[in-house]
Amino acid sequence: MDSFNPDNNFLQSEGIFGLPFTYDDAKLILIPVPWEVTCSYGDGTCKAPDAIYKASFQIDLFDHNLGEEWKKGIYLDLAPEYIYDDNAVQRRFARQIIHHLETESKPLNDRQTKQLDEVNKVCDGMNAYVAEKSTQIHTDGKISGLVGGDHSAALEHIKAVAKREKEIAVIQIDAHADLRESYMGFTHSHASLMNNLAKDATGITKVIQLGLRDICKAEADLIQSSPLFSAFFMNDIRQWQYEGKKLKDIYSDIIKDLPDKVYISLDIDGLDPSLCPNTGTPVPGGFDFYEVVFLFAMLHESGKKIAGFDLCEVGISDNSEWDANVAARLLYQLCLYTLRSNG
Ligand SMILES: [Mn+2]
Repeated sequence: MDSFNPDNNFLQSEGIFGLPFTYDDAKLILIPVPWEVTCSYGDGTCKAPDAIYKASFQIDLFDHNLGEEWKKGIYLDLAPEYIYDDNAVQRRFARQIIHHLETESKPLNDRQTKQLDEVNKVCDGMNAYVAEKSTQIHTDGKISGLVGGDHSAALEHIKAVAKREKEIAVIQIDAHADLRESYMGFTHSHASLMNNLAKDATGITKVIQLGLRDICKAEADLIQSSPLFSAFFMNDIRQWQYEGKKLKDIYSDIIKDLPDKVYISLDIDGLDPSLCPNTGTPVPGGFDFYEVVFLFAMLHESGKKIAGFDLCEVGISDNSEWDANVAARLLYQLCLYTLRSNG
């Protein structure tokens, strides 16, 4: 650390953002989950943790608003090899099942049903890894963030943070509600994350869904009937703004009733697809980069603690580094505001 020059960090170290921290001396640990087994449309998000890591070296550490908050220590953990392997193997099976469901009117045959069971079992294994890793980080007195992977990877991380903090709100920034009961037979689909969370929402008083713009009727009904969820649709947010309401006031109204501790679950497709063109299920009309960072800042300024976060669904293409570049910068802001709000 003594020899570390933060203005010349691209050669100094192999840590994320070019930082010289180890697990032991970092306050914030990032859990990578290179996972996209049940992705139903575009793929590539399993490559996101590695691509974001590579893109992270481009970022200047000094932050105009938060200064040298990075000094508290950020460390990107390594995912175990079996997570990479399970993802690769099961993704192939899942893709065959998805292809069948999209092209055939017949139900799955016995072999396919067995494959589906196996996919669901291996997804349980990924969840167990995330649960164990999250709990270990918390036991070690550190804060955790998760880098997906598809959004299903975040389930056990959110639950672990909620159990530790006892009373949190989850702020989900997403084009989708992720409230499907299961999707294409996959229990742990990215489209079912919040439905699965609602089944064991210990410690979660509210899930605020921000930026929704592509949901099905059953999801809309669930939002209506469940006291756990409050949804803010993108077209409503824009309409309020067009009619003269300030984004600051919209955010204030949302934040004011939340408990002191919040978790941010950030699906990159909550942002406009111009900022994440390779995400798995892009929907036009999302948030701008600084509209999201402004929310982090308002949470912090209103005295909330960001108790944990995830950043998921970043799509990686061989032809462009743009998605990873945007994601690395968003991740850095998330890390800084999380560290700052934890004192
Ligand atoms: Mn989404």
